[in-house]
Amino acid sequence: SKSQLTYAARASSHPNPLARRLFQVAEAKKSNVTVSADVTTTAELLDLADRLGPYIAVIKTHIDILSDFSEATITGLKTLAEKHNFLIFEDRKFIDIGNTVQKQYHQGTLRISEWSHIINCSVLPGEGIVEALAQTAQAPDFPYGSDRGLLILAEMTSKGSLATGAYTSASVDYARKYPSFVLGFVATRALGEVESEVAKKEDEDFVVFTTGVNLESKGDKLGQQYQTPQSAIGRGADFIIAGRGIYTAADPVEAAKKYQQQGWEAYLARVGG
Ligand code: 5BU
Repeated sequence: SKSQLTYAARASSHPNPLARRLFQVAEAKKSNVTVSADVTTTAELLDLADRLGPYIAVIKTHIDILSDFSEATITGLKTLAEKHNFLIFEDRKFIDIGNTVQKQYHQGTLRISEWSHIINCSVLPGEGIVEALAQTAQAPDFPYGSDRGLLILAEMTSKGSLATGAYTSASVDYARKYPSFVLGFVATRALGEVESEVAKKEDEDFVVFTTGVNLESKGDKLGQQYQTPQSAIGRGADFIIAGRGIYTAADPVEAAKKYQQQGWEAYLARVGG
């Protein structure tokens, strides 16, 4: 499968421009780390983004947990993304009918389409959610061109997750049906071999982001379940997502460097480097 190939090789062959950019960033910075910056003020978010920026490929936000979201949040994030060459992933998890998610994505208070390169959705509502988001992002008058992409939430890391079986299969079906907008999955493993109603294409290359990565802990008191960078990448993660493992560490910069190094070594081992 494509997970045996280097990021550089995948960057040059991938049909999706944003996926190419993602792999280029990983290669350039030698980092497959996404930091989940789950802090609750704009100042903390921008401070983390600036300090951790050199060591990460992507910053993942929950923009609706900020107590003071404003124009300054958007401007700051965009400026730091350019300064440090990272992409932004808003973990909003769209999950509604097409008509509603189009407005949540491209209109409204949070203006997600304006600043977030990567978004995600659950396929609980069915294929229409993917179709609707793709339609908005690929409309001729969409201002951000091909610089936007979707990850399908195919699995979750929380204890007793119901995102399994037929739900996960449907996630793969829809990724295969909308390859020009779907970059891949948020999942705990590679999904290329999952049973799907849509035939696998010879050259398909879905990007896998894995959350719940932590070097110090096995889980939290609310059902989060962790694995290490080595385990996640061994199972097929292309990008590892760590939140508290980094931002609550005594020294978040040192922690980010540690995840970067371990994530990169695990990747090199996988591609035989
Ligand atoms: P943590 O602090 O590393 O546990 O944060 C994990 C982040 O990933 C947090 O923002 C969650 O909302 C997010 N997450 C997750 O933990 N598990 C999932 O299955 C998905 C997202 Br999808």
